[in-house]
Amino acid sequence: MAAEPNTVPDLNAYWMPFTANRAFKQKPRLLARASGMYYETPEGRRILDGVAGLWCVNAGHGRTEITQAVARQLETMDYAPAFQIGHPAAFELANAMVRIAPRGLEHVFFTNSGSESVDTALKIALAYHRVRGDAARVRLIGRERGYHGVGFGGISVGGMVANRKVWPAAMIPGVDHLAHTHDLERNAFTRGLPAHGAELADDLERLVALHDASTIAAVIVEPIAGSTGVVLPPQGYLKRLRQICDKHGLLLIFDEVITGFGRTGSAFAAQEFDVLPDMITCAKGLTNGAIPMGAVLVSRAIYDAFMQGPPGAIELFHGYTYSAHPTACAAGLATLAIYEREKLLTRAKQMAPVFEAAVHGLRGLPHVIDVRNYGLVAGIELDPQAGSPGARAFGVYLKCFERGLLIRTTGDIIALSPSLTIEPKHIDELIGILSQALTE
Ligand code: PXG
Repeated sequence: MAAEPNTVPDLNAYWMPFTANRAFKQKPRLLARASGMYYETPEGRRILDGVAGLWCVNAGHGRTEITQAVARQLETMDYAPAFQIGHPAAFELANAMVRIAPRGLEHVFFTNSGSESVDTALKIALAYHRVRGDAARVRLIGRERGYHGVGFGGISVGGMVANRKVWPAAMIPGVDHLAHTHDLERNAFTRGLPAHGAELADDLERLVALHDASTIAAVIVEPIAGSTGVVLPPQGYLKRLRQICDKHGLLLIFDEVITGFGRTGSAFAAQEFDVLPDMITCAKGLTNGAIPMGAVLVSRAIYDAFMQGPPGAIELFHGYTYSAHPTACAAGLATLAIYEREKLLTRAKQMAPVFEAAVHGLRGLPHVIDVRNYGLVAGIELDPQAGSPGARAFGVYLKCFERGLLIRTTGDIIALSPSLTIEPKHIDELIGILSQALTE
């Protein structure tokens, strides 16, 4: 039996992820119900969801169509093995994804999370060069301040110190990192993409000169870095990165776990910024967060390169017990149908001006040193408390929760990424509570 949503159970056994367990268990914060733009606590307090759960509930909470599709699928067939046998929904979902993907990305490999999508894409990149007879291309290039999940591949290409420093000996060898693009001196309080920093893409030329292109397999970046605090790509930066990759035969992977499924105003940031990567990793919004699922969108050229071997041979020795799980596929199909019917994948474009004006209204409040935004994502950077980085923003997080708003903080940066169904009245409520919490 599932626990009653209103009871507070013994908190000891559960080791919570990315959480200060002891502090939390002294003073727990629990969510019990969700509908539309709101959570509700066990005591019945309404909490406006300013972050779509964790950047994933893009169509809002409690969508009946998804619930029904999942229930129907569980009743019809609970599980189907993924290897050497299939089920229709897996193929249907892959087709539906290719229909909204950038033209040229024509194949889909299913995973269960963003971390698995990243590790899958990195493995495909290495294997791709190998099947082409270019097996010396083994280096992977990430970027400082990148977040690519928590697998060993993801933390190796990632650029978040806290995620890396504990496991240096377990990192993938031969990985290097581009410089990050965060530059408050030149770009603070920019609306939309920052004007300065396209030249930072040339850092890839430096790494190519250092390692030689013949040793490099792929470059992976988030078009907009989410977890390290909403770092936007300078105008022209991603195009330049693509040009340098093309010049040297490097694959370009966009990690769109956060930017995928409408966050920027297009289905994928690749379309919004008009840059075609060779692969896109995604998860989160694929199922509206209702069932865990991730995917890698792959170019036709990459897929075709693998299809050259002897027929009957397994082309890629990779996959998960739950790749294309029927329940996840049902959730994904129902989610994509909602996105299409309600035109949610482009809704961020219409809401962006209202959202932008509202978030930039926070400029001038105590300790606010930057506000940045694109589509329905925003970052508000606070000046850190001397000696305790992150404390100021987390204090604001706690005050917001007390006042009925869920935000997300990373270091001293507040991230906002509401469901794409947000209305102006919710934006007013969100900014109202956040301003009070910042002012207090
Ligand atoms: N890549 C990117 C770009 C992500 O944002 C992952 C990979 C990993 O996905 P999974 O499903 O394995 O967690 C992510 C995850 C936050 C936050 O508040 C963001 C993520 C996860 C947890 C917290 O910024 N993104």
